[in-house]
Amino acid sequence: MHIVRYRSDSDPRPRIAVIDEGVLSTLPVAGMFELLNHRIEDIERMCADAVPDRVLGEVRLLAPVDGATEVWAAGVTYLRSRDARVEESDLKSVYELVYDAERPELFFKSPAWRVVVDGEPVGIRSDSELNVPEPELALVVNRFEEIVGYLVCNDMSSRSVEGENPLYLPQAKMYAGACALSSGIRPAWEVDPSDLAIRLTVTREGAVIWDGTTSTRQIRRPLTELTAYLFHSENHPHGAVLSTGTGIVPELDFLLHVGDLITVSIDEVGELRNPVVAGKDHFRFLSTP
Ligand code: DO4
Ligand code: MG
Repeated sequence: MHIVRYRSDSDPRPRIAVIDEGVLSTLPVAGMFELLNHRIEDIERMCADAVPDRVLGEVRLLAPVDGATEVWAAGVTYLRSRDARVEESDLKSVYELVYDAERPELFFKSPAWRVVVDGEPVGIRSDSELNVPEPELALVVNRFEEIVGYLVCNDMSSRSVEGENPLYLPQAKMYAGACALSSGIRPAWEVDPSDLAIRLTVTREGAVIWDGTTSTRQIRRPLTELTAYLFHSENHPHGAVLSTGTGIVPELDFLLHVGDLITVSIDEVGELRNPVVAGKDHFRFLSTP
């Protein structure tokens, strides 16, 4: 079962539903932001009580976040991410220090309206030479700091911008098309997240040019440590999505090209497929209702 946002031809308003084997059961909430205002046991009960009312072929799935829900991300939570950043950066020690530090690296990634979903393009900056996808498990957290579900996230990143100076991190991480999420939230009561395989495949002109795998077992910190820091000094009244960092980073000579297809899949959570484009003009659709 997954929880999705959808729109149908008969009703322009986005709705929230549970989907199971292609059948949707709409939930009695105004948006995902309202669902994330509930405790996990209420969300589970709402999902169990929902009545089937349409099928997948009748709807378009939307990004799984709305309202004031923000996407945040953690960094350098896998050894591979630490090593890759030490290699690319002129200032190595910041990554070595943060991997071992008590306080994790957390950064703002995207407001809900900038998120792209499965099938939509992801972007590379027009001023960046070295760009990579970052396949990550993302946590969906309600306003009470409970992990209510899981998503697949691609934390698109410019390695050349970040590598030049870590203070450029916001520009390396936040730009048009940089945040992709899978459409369906896998409920937390159905999944044990402690050892899920994460896979990245990059396809160019029909051929796989790069692939890699890791497991959530490799993450250095408990997931609840990351959510605790996210809520430590900030309120998230519409809940939040927290991406947990990448354990897969291609070698430094790997460059994404326009037209590449990126596929990220996480066992039991979902799959995310996005073609690569360059520049902000491709993302005007995000700001038109
Ligand atoms: O330190 C920069 C960002 C790290 C990151 O996004 C990751 O490790 O996934
Ligand atoms: Mg990342």
